[in-house]
Amino acid sequence: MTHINTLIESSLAIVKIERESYLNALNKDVIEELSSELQVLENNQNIRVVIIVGSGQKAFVAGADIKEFSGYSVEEGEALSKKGQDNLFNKIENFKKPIIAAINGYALGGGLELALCCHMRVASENAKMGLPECSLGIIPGYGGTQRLVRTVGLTHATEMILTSKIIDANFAEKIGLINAKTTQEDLLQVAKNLAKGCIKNSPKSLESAIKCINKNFDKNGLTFEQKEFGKLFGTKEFKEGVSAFLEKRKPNY
Ligand code: DAK
Repeated sequence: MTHINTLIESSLAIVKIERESYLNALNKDVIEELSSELQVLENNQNIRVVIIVGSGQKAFVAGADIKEFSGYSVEEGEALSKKGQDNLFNKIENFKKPIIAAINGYALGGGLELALCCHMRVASENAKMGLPECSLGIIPGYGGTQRLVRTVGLTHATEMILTSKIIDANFAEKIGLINAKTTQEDLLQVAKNLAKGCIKNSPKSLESAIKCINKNFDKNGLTFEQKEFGKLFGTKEFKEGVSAFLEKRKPNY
């Protein structure tokens, strides 16, 4: 694995996404490696809780890799949305053991969507969170339109998605997007404390509780999101949005 580094501490696994020079942006390799690493950890009976963190002090994950998806067609957009949701994002949400996101900086777009799949989230004071996809001519395609609403409610989720507003850790804590906020230095310890709270409990109960909690969630919304996401890859506005990012200028819609 070149982009995933796992540290095992007794029954806890700390999975680090290592693509620091691109602010840990999720390209296909990162998605595949993270997915297969999680499979290994799910099968490992000794592991009770997983923490996911980004490398460096600047970003958890600054989004899906914009360079990589800039050339996708409508069909690729929809297919990749489904594949990503099935192989990674839904897998995390339905994981048999608790997964905690330790948000150590930017969690934008696909990065926030990744954190939203995790069962709990803690963030450092410098963290910035948002779903800026509409500024790029797309929409959140990894479940963000569904999971953000479920997590923070319609009022804040709609504002964040439609205005591409980026929020800080204080506001995220206020609206219930994160379970706790702390310093960069204490972030992993705070995540570990949450993990300890789970580790003392029955693994079978945790697995069952996660399944029941997820029953609150309407899966049809995810399929609808995949179709809408795919459609946007056929628009001029999508081409303009990603070109503007790559050329380091503002988009002109
Ligand atoms: N993708 C690719 N590269 C990225 C990136 C990203 N999301 N974010 C940052 N980088 C790269 C930058 O291009 C830069 O690379 P070089 O220019 O050095 O080659 C490097 O990381 C360092 O970033 P900056 O120089 O920009 O650092 P700053 O501190 O100045 O700015 C920033 C930090 C986070 C404000 C800025 O990097 C930024 O705005 N990044 C983009 C944030 C963003 O818009 N994220 C949302 C992306 S859209 C899909 C499903 C879902 C999605 C996509 C596909 N499928 C189903 C196919 C979701 C889409 C998204 O996530």
